[in-house]
Amino acid sequence: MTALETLTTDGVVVLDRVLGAADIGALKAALALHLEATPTGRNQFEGLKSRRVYALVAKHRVFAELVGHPRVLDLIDRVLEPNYLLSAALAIHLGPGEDAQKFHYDDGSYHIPRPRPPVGVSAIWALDDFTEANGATEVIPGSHRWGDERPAPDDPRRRKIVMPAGSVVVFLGTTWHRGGANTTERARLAITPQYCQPWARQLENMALAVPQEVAARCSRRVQGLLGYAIHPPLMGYVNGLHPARLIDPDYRSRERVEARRAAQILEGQR
Ligand SMILES: O=C(O)CCC(=O)C(=O)O
Repeated sequence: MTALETLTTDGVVVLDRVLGAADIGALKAALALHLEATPTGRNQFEGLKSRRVYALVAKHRVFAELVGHPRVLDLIDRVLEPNYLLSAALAIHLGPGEDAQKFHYDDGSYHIPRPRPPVGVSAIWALDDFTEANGATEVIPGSHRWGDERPAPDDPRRRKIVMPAGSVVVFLGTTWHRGGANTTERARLAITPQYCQPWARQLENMALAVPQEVAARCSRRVQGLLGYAIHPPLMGYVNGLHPARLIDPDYRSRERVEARRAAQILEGQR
C-alpha cells in the first residue's frame, strides 16, 4: 500500500526517518530557549507536566520549513482541497510522569456530525524516539470512519506510534488519538503542524500569530499555508485585493493566476 492508501484506509500513516540528525538538532536548538521560557500546561489536555510552544512559524525559519515539508504536503495535497491552510503549529514537550491525554480527534472544533470527511490533517514529528514508555502518540486505526462511537481509555484497538526520531505520523482530523503517558524520566519532544481545509477557520489565528515581516521571508508555499492566497473564487481577500500584496513585491503573478481561476469558477456558476 502507498502512504496515501494507508492514510485513507487506516486514517493514519507513519513516514519513517524523514529528518536527519542535523535537522533534528537545528529544530531542538531553535526550541530550547522557548521551552525554557514556557510554563507547564494549563490543563489535562495540554499536560500539567508538559510544555507547549505555540505559533512556531513566528519563532524561527526552521519551523516554517518544517510546516512546508514536501513529504507531508505531498500527502495532504491529495486529501484536502487546494489552498488548504496551516491550522496550528506547536511543539509538545511531554514531561516525565505525564498522564495520557483524553482521546480526541483534531478537527473536533468543527461541529459537523460524523461520519464525515476530515476538515483537517495533522502531523506529529518525533524529535526524540517515540517509545512504548515515553508517551508515544496513541492512535485508533480506522476510527476516522466512526460516527458517534467514542473510545474507552483502555480501548484495545489503540496503537502506540513507536517510531525513531525524525519520523512523522500523519493522521486525518477525524482519527481518534491521544498523547500517551510518559512513564520515563526523560521528556519526549515533538512538533505538530496541523492543516485544515481552505474554507475552515484555523485553530491558531495565523494572520495575527505570524507578523507580516516574518511571513514575507517564508517560501511561497508556506505563505499560502498561512493565508496569503485566495481560495477561489472569493475567499481570503484583503480590502478587495490579493493578500500577497501585503508581503510580496512580486504578488502580481499570483494575483493573475488566482484571478483567472476565480473567473472560471464564477463563470461556471452562472
Ligand atoms: O503529544 C501527542 O502525542 C499528541 C498530542 C495531541 O494529540 C494533541 O494535543 O492534540
